[in-house]
This record gives sequence, structure tokens and C-alpha cells, in this order.
Amino acid sequence: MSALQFPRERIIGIYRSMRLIRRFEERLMEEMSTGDIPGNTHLYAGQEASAVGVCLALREDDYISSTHRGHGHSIAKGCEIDAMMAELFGRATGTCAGKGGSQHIADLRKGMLGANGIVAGGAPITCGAALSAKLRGTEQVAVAFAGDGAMNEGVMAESFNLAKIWMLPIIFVIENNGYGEATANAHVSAGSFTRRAEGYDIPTDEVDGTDVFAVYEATRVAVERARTGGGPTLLHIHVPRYFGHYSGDPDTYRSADEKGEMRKNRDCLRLFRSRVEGAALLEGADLDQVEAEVEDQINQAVAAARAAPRPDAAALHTDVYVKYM
Ligand SMILES: Cc1ncc(C[n+]2csc(CCOP(=O)(O)OP(=O)(O)O)c2C)c(N)n1
Ligand SMILES: [Mg+2]
Repeated sequence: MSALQFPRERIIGIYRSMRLIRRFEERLMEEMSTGDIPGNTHLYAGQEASAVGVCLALREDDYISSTHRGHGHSIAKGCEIDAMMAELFGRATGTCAGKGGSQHIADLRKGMLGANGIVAGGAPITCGAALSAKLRGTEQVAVAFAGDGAMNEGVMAESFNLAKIWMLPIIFVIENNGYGEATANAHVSAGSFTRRAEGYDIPTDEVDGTDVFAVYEATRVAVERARTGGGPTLLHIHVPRYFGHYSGDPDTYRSADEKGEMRKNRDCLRLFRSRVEGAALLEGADLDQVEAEVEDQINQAVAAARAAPRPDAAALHTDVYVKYM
């Protein structure tokens, strides 16, 4: 079923997730400037329709792995906003008890295997999760999010090979925002991402990542393939990156025209609005209400994070190693 035919509440839920990601990120950028958040962060704003469209096609017990730009993936997979915000502020109530920070947010209860500061590091981890699901016969699917820059890491090729030869229930989602840090992808990537995967006989699709409905549709097909033993898929999703590479990046390598055009014509939230209003699926007032509710949720998350305690020094050595026995 196309997501356009979803029940009304579910369509509202799509907007809520995308709006939550956008406002989480914009607020985070403001909060970073207060100096109360340790370290730096990579903002996902602009790419919301990719995370939300992909996760919309997943079950709660399916797996995802993320990147250094992981907030959108985490929110789309159902991680709690309060806990994520607290994690960023380094508080004991955070997703990882305040000891991980932006690039290590993980929540195994939600199937979120973790953000990852190692570019392309999620792909082999996700192969492992997919292999585990296959051996246990659970029909779970695993999604590895990666950027265009990650596609030039050797471990991606190793992961494609393993995924195909073992017919793993995995989807590689390549979010191409046109840049790896300050380097334009056109300067560093030869050939085509889809043809690279096709060299391993992995089926592919290429999608406009500002269209949440198109992303969902492509993912739905890939998920169906993975669940029924058809093996891996690669989705090449084109997205805009609204902010600089990281929160301290002055972003001088992109022209004002490029950035202006992106925000004017490739805003997935605005495109969603005109699509659902044009099709008379929702009214502007429905979406305005979602925006107000999201605003409250973000305000509460920031207030709760600021009021929460920092981790106790005695907790320094806990959660460092997994105990298997
Ligand atoms: C193995 C590795 N090499 C280099 C880096 C430094 N680095 C961090 S993010 C990044 C760019 C990644 O670009 P892309 O995969 O397109 O993701 P995007 O930042 O655009 O979301 C680089 C080179 C790293 N973290 N890990
Ligand atoms: Mg990139």
C-alpha cells in the first residue's frame, strides 16, 4: 500500500517524526552555542524524509545502524527525545547514561545498533545483525545507513560481497548529500553507486530523498525482498544537507545560491505539506497542531536535560565492556 493511502493518524505521524528531527536539530544548534553541550555534533536537518521514509517500512524489531550524523535515524526508529537530548547534554538520564554523546547514541530495545564515528563502520556491523536474524529465522531486516563519502571506503565493498554471498536480509541506504565534510562528492567518486552494487548482483533503486513517500515505497520493496529470502538491496537516496558538516563548520565552501536553492526547493517538510494538502489528505491546521506539539516536546526535553544530574564519577567504569557470561 502506498503511504498516501495510510490512515490519517499514520500520515500525521510521518509529519510528526520529520518535524521532530528538524526542530531537534535546529534547537541543538542553538543549545550548542551556549557551551553547555560537550563536544560537537553533526546535524541531519534537510535529510529527514530519508530516515523517516526508510523506518516507516520497518518493524519495531528490525535493526538499523547509523553514522556520525545519527539523530534523524535514531528519532525515526523510535528512540526517546528526552533521553537523546539528555545524552547530548551529558546527563545520567541519557540514552547511554550520558557517557556516549551524539556519535554513540544507541538503543538496542528499539533496534538502533548505534551511531558510529567511523565512516562506513555501520555496514559490517549490520551484516552481523542481518546474519544473526537469518540464522535465528526471525525474518528481521537490518538497514545500514551510510553517506556518499562512506561509499569510497573499502569496507563497503567487503560488506556488499558478504551480504550477497550469504544472501543477508540487509538494505544499504546511501544518503548522498553531495559532500563528505567539505569535499564535493563529484570530485572524489568515480562511476555510479548503484552500478557498484550491481557489480555484486545486488538490486538497487535511486530515490529523491526529499519525497518521504518515494523513500517509503522503495524501502518497502527492499524490505519485502529481504524478509522473503531475496537478499540485499542498495538504495541511493539524494538529500540536501542544511547545515555545515558539523556544528562548528562555517560552511564557506558552498555558495549562498546553492544553500538558498536547497532550502527553497528541497525542503522535505514543505514538500510534504503541499503534497498532503493538495491531495486533501490533511488540512494545514492538522499540521500546525503537530508543529505546536513538537515545540512543546522539544522545550520539555531541553528543560529536563538541563535539570538532570551528570553521571556519577563512580559510574566511570560501568558499561565499558559487555559481559557475555
Ligand atoms: C574511517 C574514517 N575516515 C575519516 C573520518 C573523518 N570523517 C568524519 S565524517 C567524514 C565525511 C563523511 O562523509 P559522508 O559519508 O558523505 O557523510 P556525511 O557527513 O555527508 O553525512 C569524514 C571523512 C572518519 N570519521 N572515519
Ligand atoms: Mg555526504
